[in-house]
Amino acid sequence: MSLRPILIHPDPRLKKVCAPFEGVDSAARRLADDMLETMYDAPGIGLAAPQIGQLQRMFVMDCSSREEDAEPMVLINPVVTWKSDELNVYEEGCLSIPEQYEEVTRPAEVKVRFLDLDGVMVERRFCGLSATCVQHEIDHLDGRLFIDYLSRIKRSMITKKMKKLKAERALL
Ligand code: GNR
Ligand code: NI
Repeated sequence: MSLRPILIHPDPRLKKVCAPFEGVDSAARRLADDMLETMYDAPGIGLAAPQIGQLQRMFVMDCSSREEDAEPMVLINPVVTWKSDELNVYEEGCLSIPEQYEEVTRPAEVKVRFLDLDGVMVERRFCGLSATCVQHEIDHLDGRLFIDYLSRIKRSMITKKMKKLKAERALL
């Protein structure tokens, strides 16, 4: 297992539509391991492959609130098959946009079909924070960030801050 650096917005790799997996092999399992380690280290409740520069349709998440109840999940080629009419507002953050939090409105519940690490097709219903997280992560796989739901003015202010942060980090 290894920790991978997380890309910071703006980065062209965070705007790409990622490619589906043809199958779940040992390389996919290694990538999932690295992503889980990187997510827990950050720490975050989710991490999508493009955030570590891997332009493939996989994300990991763990929305458990206590360490004892850890629930690492790996979702490969995820597809939303149903969305609730009911909406939910969450203050979202993103490991690729550090320390910026804004409210985003999304469907309160979704059903998602995906391959698990054994290559088995699974369909699961998500609600609460996990529904928000799943939609945030699938957006990453389509080159979308939560700031794309904000006004142009807010988005450009955040992008400016991130450019500054990256310039500062490059000097270290
Ligand atoms: O760690 C994360 N927290 C979070 C909080 C509210 C809504 C979405 C998220 S996902 C984020 C990790 C991340 O950037 N995943 O792509
Ligand atoms: Ni994110």
